[in-house]
Amino acid sequence: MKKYSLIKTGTVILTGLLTVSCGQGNKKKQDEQKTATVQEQKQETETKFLNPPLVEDIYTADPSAHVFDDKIYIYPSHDVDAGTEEDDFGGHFDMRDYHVFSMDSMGGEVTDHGVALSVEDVPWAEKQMWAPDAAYKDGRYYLYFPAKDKEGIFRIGVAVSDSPEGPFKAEKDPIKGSLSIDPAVFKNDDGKYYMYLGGIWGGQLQNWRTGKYNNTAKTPYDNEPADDEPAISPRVARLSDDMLQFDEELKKIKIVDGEGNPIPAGDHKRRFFEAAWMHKYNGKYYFSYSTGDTHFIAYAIGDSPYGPFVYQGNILNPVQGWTNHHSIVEVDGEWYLFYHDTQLSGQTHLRNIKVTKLEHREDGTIAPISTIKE
Ligand code: FUB
Repeated sequence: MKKYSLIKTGTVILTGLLTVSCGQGNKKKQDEQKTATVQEQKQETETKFLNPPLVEDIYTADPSAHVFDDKIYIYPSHDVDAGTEEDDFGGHFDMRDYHVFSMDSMGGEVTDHGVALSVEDVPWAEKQMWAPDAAYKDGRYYLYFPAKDKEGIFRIGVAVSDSPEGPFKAEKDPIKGSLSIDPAVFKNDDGKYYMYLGGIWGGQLQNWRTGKYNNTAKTPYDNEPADDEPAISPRVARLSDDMLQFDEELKKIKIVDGEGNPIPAGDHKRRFFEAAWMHKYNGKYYFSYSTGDTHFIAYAIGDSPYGPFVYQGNILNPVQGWTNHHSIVEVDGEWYLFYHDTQLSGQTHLRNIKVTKLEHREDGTIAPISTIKE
C-alpha cells in the first residue's frame, strides 16, 4: 500500500531537466544555474494547472469516484507505456490492470491499494483494460470494466470483492449482451442500479449500428452516420438484482437540443463520444459525457434515468491531452469533479488523475470549469 501527498507535484516532468550535463569549469555556478532553471520550470508547470495530480508514481486516468464506508474511493484506468504503436483505434491505450485509490477526506492523503484486478485473471479478456467503474450493494463491491475479448471486440466485465479496495475476482464471461467501453453505474433513489456505456471510434460503438457487430471497418469512422443524421447513442440498461448481468436489453439514450431534435452526428462539439457519467441533483438526472475529438465534457438533463436528456453545455473545457474523462460525486454536501490530464508526462496515453470543485448554479446549470490557467 502506498501513500501520496496531495500537494506533491511536477516531479516526473522535471526528471529530464536534471540530466543536463555540466561542463568542467565553474561547476558550482553551473549547478546553481541548473537548480534555478529547475525551480522556474517547476513553478511554471505548477502555476499552469488549476489542480495538482493526485497520484505521481504511476499514471492514472478516467477516474470514477464514489463514497463507500465514509471514504472516497477512486477507480481509475492504470496507464502504462506498453510500447504499442499509436493508431486511430486507441491501440496505444494498452492497459493491463487496475489499482484502487482512497482518501479519508477531500484534500487528504491518497492511498494506493495496489493491483485490484489484472487482465491475466479475467478468463475472457485479452487486452486494453479501459475506463472502469464500481458499485456497492448488500456488502459486496463490484468493479465493472471494458476490455477486448479474444476476437478483438470490446465487452464489459464484472469482478466482485468483499472490500472496496479489492482484490476483485472476475466472472468467467463478460456481461451478456454487453458491448463497447466506459461503463458507469448509477444507483437510483429507488435502489435500482443502471449501467451507462459506450464510446465511438476506438470504443467501437459505431460498429453496432445494425445490432450485430460489423467487423469490416478499416478505420474508426467507417460505420459512422452521415453528418446530418442523429449521432450514435450511448446505451443504458438496468442491472439485475445480483449486479452481474443486465436486467433488460440495452436501450439507446436520446440526447436532444432545446427543441427536442436529436444532436446530429456532424455536431462534434455537442454529440456523445465516450465517458458517460450519471448524477442526480435536485430530482433531475444529469447525463455527462466527453465529446471526444472536440475534447469537452458536456452534459444534458432529463427526468428519468433513461432520458431523453436535453443538452445544456459544457462542464469541463479541454484539458491538456487528447482524452477528457470525468466523474461527479457528492462528498459531505459539496460536489466534486474528478478528471485527468497529462501534466506529468505530456503524452496522450500517460495521464494523471485530478479533482476540483463543481458548482451547480441556482437554476440547476453547472458552472463550466477550465483547468489550464491563461
Ligand atoms: O482510457 C482509455 C480510454 O480513453 C477511455 O476508455 C476513454 O474514455 C478515454 O479516456
